[in-house]
Amino acid sequence: MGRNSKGEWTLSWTPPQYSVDDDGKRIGYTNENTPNNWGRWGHEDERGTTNFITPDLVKEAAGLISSGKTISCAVPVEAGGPVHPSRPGVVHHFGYSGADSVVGSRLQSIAPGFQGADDYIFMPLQGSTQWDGLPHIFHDDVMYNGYWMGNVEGMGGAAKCGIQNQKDTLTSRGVLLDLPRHQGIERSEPGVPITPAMLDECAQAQGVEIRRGDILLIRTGHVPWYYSLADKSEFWAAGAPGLSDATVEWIHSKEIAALAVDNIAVEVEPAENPESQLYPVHVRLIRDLGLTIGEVWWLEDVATECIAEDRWEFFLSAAPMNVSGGAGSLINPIAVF
Ligand code: UVW
Repeated sequence: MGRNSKGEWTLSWTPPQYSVDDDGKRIGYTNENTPNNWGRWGHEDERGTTNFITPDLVKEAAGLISSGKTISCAVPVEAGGPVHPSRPGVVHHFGYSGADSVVGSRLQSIAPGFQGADDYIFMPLQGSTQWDGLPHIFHDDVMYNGYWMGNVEGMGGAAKCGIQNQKDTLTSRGVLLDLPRHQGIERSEPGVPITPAMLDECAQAQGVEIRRGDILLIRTGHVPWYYSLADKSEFWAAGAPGLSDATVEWIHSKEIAALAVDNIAVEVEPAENPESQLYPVHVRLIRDLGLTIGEVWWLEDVATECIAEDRWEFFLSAAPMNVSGGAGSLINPIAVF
């Protein structure tokens, strides 16, 4: 099986008409898309916009801590959560357990008298509150900074731009824009594109400024809606509120380090242009800008604290797991007030 010139599945196949150099880059390929950050942090950069986070900015963000109250922005990791339909859900099993210790199991022959529990999770790294890393999205067979998508392979994972490149970062000033609260509605409606004007108005009303190196959180109320529904098929059929294509320039001009939304795919679903490729905003944010994006975040509790304290900025620690060659990561982001 293969693909045709339009990228559609087909039984026939023609090998790509290009070569790849020793740096892992597609030779002769230039990214004509604007805006883009290719080369901005050097020919060999594998981190993208998290380069905006400097030690000085982290120290400054730590200055936002006053009460020390900590709030998780993660949904529960469990079967039945809002996992993108392209992925299987969470499977959580125990190897041995309290029940085995009561009844007695083969464990007792290996470890007589030992009592305890041990468990295993099988799940997509992007199957819960997550970062989409830079090797998650390609276009023209190329990922961020010109690296060939063949650098991401089955056994070795991402030889370029793997999520482990972000293991020491994604800790910065967090800023929450609470769109439904600002608009006086319960939640943003599926299919409604979030525009730069909506983000600017919300920031202005909240009295908060978005700065270089920030991790921007955008609340829509969409993931909470999932949990409120008895029939989850309604959720998947409805699409999602999310970023419009026009926000790409806005995000680029703000020089933010990363952004996360409490929806499934950050961008609006269905896409604004039905003729476009799938997930067009992913391509522009992840591949062109080198922006790490967060999905399925839980922003209800952090929003409640922001309202109570009447402040929309906080210290945010959201490092990914140190997964060698990972395309993304499960996370438990912590906002500190
Ligand atoms: C896909 O792009 C398929 O998934 P996600 O929404 O996790 O980026």
